Amino acid sequence: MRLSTWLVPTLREVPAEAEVASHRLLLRAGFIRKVAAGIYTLLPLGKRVCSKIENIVREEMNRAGGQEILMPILQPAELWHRSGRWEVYGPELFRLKDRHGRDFCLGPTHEEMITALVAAEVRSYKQLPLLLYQIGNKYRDERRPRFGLLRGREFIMKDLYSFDRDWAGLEESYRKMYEAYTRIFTRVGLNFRAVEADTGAIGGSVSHEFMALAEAGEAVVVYCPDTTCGYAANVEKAESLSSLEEIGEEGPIELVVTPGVRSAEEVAAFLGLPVKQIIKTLIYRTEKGLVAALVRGDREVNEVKLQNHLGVLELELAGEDLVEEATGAPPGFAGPIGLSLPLVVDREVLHVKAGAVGANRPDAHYINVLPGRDFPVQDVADIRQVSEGDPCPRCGRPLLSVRGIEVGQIFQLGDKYSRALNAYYLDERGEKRPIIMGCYGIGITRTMAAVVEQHHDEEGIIWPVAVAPFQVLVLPVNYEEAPQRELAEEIYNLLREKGIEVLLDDREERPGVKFKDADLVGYPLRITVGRHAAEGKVELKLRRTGENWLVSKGEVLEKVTAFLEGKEFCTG
Ligand code: 9G3
Repeated sequence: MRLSTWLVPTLREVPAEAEVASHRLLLRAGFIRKVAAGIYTLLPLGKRVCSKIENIVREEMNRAGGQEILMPILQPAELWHRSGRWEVYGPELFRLKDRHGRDFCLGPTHEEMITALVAAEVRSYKQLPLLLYQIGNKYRDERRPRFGLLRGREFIMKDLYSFDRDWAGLEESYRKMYEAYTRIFTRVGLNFRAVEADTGAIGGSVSHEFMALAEAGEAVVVYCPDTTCGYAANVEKAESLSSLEEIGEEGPIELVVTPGVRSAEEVAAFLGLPVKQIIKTLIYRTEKGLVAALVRGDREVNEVKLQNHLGVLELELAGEDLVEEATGAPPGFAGPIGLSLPLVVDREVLHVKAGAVGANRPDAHYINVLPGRDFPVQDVADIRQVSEGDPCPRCGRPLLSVRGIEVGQIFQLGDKYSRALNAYYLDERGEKRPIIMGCYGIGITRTMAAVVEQHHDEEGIIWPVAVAPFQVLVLPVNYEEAPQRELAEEIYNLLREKGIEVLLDDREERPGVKFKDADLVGYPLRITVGRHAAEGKVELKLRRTGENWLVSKGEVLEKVTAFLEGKEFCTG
């Protein structure tokens, strides 16, 4: 391909809203263009990278026994009424009406549609297991689309759904997908971790997320430094070994005035107590009403754990007014004593023997509060957020934490959708049984951005060969000069005939611009045809290391081939 005819509009500057490297570089290097918030066009180079990622995914899905299909994006509301999710999801679900006023949605996922298909087509255990997948656009009207392709409203996903006769079959399908995902993200060139994850509203019990480790990631992962232990989880899911440390000496409860002292840290300082002896009371609004969650003052509430524990769909911190109405005091002075709200108490709070809690009146706290004596502890659970340094729930070593980009997630769903969409099969004895399902997703466009987050420097992107838009760039410094033009054309045609993906920068552009664009776009290997062209010599330069060699044109093919095969690229 010739760059003079290709649409690769590079930019020197990008809009300030591009906060993370992948967003900035995919815009600057001419891979994507914004159409609206969270909605992007893939330009030729962006489409080539996505297609390469899709093909790697396709190969591994097929290898694991997957069959590719393509389902409509437009989904009739009926399917979602049958699963009960039309009511569950709010504005995040893109809803629309057809010309007859019938309700539809733009598919954010396809559990309902695929299960309805299988319900209609599968009768017997003989037709199971089935692994059906598609690669296509998904739509989620995110509250705050941001970071370019990392969180879009329209994005490309591979979603596979497994259908088995029983849980053992599901575990086998799940294992196959777990291994396929491991191969995929390795081939794409990502530094990633599979971590235990929360299943969220989708249902099911077991889930793993595949996290591309990156500071730009929105997710936080905690993991055990001991690789033999290998514990790793999204903090949303991470268990915590509750510290059994007894805090404080039991004593008579006492009301104390604490003027304007609200945060746990301020209360601790004011009362001269360690923060862990403060018992925080946070009021949450759910669709079932207000609830109070209690954790130690040095801890945070894990809202995903609390939401799962309560089995509610909506959960958010109650606003000042609601807290005032429920407790009679502004946030900071809320407490469990005399509070007529359901209390969920974190396990660790039981070990605080003389805690300080808000008195549910302005500027006042109780001290020497003993859980169980001074307030009820019926509902005790692990609702605290694990953080770095906490003991690994498996081996007790201090956990470490890193940020991650969730590029894939796999779920053991069970029979939630098969029962709702009537997907059953007859077993050997003619018994009617629900099909046991799993679902497995990879964010294709998000994966492209994650690769850029992990593979770039101040000059630009550094594409791993497996997903590079082109493997080689031939760059004649001055295309007008015959020796350079002819040698560049010769090498370009030679490599193309060998099936190598080569791009020729035949633009009549200043050398400086050509070099800057080459480094910005990030072609793995650059062949510069410059002042040594007359002697038949060209410079080979690796984008990742910057290493370069002057070689004769006769050596070019063998060197380039060795590089693309990942072999040592040694030149005498
Ligand atoms: C919705 C909306 C957003 C959603 C969902 C439904 C996430 C929803 C979870 C999944 C689970 C798996 C198959 C591929 C892999 C992920 N966001 N999820 O179900 F209506 Cl608006 O999509 N589905």
